[in-house]
Amino acid sequence: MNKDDVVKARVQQLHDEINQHNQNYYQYDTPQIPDADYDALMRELQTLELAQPALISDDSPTQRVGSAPLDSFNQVEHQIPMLSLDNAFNEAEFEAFNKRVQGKIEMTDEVEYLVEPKLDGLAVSLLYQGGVLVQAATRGDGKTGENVTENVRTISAIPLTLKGINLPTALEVRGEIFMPLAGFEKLNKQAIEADEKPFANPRNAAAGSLRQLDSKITATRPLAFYAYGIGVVEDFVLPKTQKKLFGLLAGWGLPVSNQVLVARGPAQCHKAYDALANKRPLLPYEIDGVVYKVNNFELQEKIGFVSRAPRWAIARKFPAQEKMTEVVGIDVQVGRTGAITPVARLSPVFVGGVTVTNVTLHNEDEMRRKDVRVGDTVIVRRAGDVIPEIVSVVMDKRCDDCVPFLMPTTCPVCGSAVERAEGEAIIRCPAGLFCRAQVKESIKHFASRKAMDVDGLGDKIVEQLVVSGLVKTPADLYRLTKERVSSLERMADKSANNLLLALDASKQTTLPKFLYALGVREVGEVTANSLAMYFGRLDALQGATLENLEKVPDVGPIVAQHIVAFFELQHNRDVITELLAAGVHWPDVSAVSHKNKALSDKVFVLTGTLSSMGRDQAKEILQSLGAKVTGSVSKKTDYVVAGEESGSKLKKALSLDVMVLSEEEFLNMAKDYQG
Ligand code: 5U1
Repeated sequence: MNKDDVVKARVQQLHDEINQHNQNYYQYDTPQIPDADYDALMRELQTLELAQPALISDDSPTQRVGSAPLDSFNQVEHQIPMLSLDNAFNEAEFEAFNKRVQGKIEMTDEVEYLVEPKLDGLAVSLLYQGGVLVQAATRGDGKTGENVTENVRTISAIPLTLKGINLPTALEVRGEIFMPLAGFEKLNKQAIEADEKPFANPRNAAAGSLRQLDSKITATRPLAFYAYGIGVVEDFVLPKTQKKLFGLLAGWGLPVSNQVLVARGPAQCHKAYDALANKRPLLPYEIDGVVYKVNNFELQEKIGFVSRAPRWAIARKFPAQEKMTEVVGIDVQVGRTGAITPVARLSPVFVGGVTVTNVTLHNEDEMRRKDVRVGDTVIVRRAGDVIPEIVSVVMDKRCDDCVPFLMPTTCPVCGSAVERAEGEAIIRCPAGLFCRAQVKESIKHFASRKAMDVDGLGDKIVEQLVVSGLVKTPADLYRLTKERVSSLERMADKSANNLLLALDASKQTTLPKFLYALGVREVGEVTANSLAMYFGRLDALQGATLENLEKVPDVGPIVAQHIVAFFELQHNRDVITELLAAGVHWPDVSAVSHKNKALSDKVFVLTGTLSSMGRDQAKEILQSLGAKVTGSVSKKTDYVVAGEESGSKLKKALSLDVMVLSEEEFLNMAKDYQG
């Protein structure tokens, strides 16, 4: 061998050694060398590559540092949809699922399941071609995700090339990217030290780290990965069971959980659940339940899936977690519509995967009912993604001098006397946009993603803009200049420019988004959409009577009154005029809504699997034609669109004499109205 060959061979040897150490560390959780020795191998490889850049290959372990930032993520269409899982919340619900499985496969024997931990991270798809990682995508809506290849390439737990010789020509690996607890705690400590906002939980930290446009940032984040399934596979004969698939994936160098086991029938499945629930506090990562999958692939195929989830798998979620902590204070917050909400400040407590420091007490009645006082010890509960709540006060620990909290009689921000409308539990500050708190919240709402979507206008900037008096109404945002924005604290020239660009970009919007952004009471996204579809034009909505408004799907008498009251206020009309004068605009929707009046009062239910599109897409089409799509069949339903394998909803439609459309009839109808 000449000298070049020797170097080349050493580089290959270093790749193999480092990849093996990554696998030992991430997959087997048993590092075989100290960190310093691992670093020395990496340094040696870097030195060799620096001396001979031609030796740097795409799959070199040194290439996991990230590349140039992207402007946005490209979309990736999943060839095979990435399904989600149905949930069971107790033994009975699992047993009902097991019965359905047995029914489908006409089997009375115990069914064999693979039991896996349900990781609290985010699902990704990794595409290997000829054993080389060529694409990574997030789950997205299951049909289309985001291309996060550059970011995923920085995650050492994910092999850039698979091990072995008889590899599939194409292999799509599916699994979960997550942040182990130790890494999460370290990352948050660093964030707090740098005066940045810490992540609420490891899941958010993992998602935030993966969805960075700058992959160099992702490269610094302690992310891990476990594979649990496959999508596309070409030129390869798969094993017969889910369990064996795990073995195969591990053999290819992909990390898989070491907490999986096979269980037969409900009794063993429940036992496996209990065992994992007991282990949960000891695991170095967050899990929020267990996943049961019918182990045999042939049976899985027989059982099939519904549009969103397989019928052969189910997640059994762990119950809500409860912890005790102390109430260190009670504050009141003033919301966008003037609602004054009591909020309990707590000694930080880690519950259900997040550190909780504040809990809303909702309103005066709720606070009285629970009788929460400053100094109390309380039980805090958090389940899944649900907001935390105080379950009860621990009365045994009540201190002698704890006094009931009294709601203020004046607004804590502007001093106006508060009001409580008859029959309402909420007290309100009536000052509207004369109250700074309401201005702040209105501006935050106006700029939020589902409204005008002004990128970079975070809470802290809004706070400064309002406190400094630069912004009193949403229209003032479009009067901001570079000079004014740059004068804000921590606002570098580049960020000021970006904010102005984002404001400019936000001027091009849609009527539903604009209506939602105005922040009319009780007008959420769905109602804003219905209003836009029904009236087509802003001036038509502004002049609408109560009677007219109540004809709109989703709008009842109270919402109609809020809408009329909003447009009656001269201040609101002035702000709208100023926004339009500043250049806020949207494509005309009147043509669509008027032409399609025929569907605008119609109520549809979608059921079963459509072969040409997902239900979400069908729903979008119907909504764009002015129809309302609901989840359950009743006498009020006009049409049920029944795809393949329609079940109880179809039966109910037939029993109520509701018109049933096949997929083809639905498509023809949509085509007719779309013109
Ligand atoms: N462990 C595990 N998590 N998880 C999530 N397995 C698993 N399988 C999934 C999902 C969504 O889906 C397949 C059953 C399709």
